[in-house]
Parts: sequence; C-alpha cells; structure tokens
Amino acid sequence: MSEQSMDPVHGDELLEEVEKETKEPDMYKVVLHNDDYTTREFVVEVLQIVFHKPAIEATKIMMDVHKRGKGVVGVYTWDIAQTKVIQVRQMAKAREFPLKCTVEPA
Ligand code: TYC
Repeated sequence: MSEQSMDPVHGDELLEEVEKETKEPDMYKVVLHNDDYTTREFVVEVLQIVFHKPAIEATKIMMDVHKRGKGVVGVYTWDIAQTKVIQVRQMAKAREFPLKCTVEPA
C-alpha cells in the first residue's frame, strides 16, 4: 500500500515528505588537471593515498589525465569531494607542485 492511499486527507503531503527523505544526495565529480611540472610519480601517489586507487589503476588514471588534459578521478557527495580536493591541494603545496584539482556537479 502506498503512503498516499494510507491517508486520504494528508496523502500528498505525506508522499512529498517521504520523497524528500529518501532522495539520493547530489553527487560531485573530482577532476584532476594535467600540467607540465607535476611528476607522474606524485600524481600516482595522490591517487593511491587520497582516492584509494590500486597502483595499476592509479597509473592508468594518471596517464589518461596526462594525455587528455583532465579526468574524473571519483564521484562523491559534496563534503567528501571537498575534503579530497583539500587533501590534494595540501599534498601538492607541500611538494611545490602546481597540480590542479576541482569539483563539478556529476
Ligand atoms: N604531465 C605530467 C608530466 O608529464 C604528469 C601529470 C599527469 C601531471 C597528470 C598532472 O594531473 C596530472 N610530468
């Protein structure tokens, strides 16, 4: 039985409430950008540490970004995507690499 048919008076409101509560969160892509200075090894390290990618996959993603100019490294909720970007930027700053990492709606 649907929520609506259970309550003929407040059925619509109840259904709206349930739909609101069960809505999937908005998702965001974390995008890594190529540059000429960041080392390949460092990008692979970032992908392993921040994005938990196994070495072989991390290397593939790094090469894909290197060749195409940018690439999606993961899709996350807003808070997690922002945390990943901050972690990447902190690691890059500490090593003085210009590695760029951004977030866009999925
Ligand atoms: N282009 C860099 C080099 O050849 C490697 C690189 C790959 C840099 C991916 C950034 O997001 C990046 N050293």
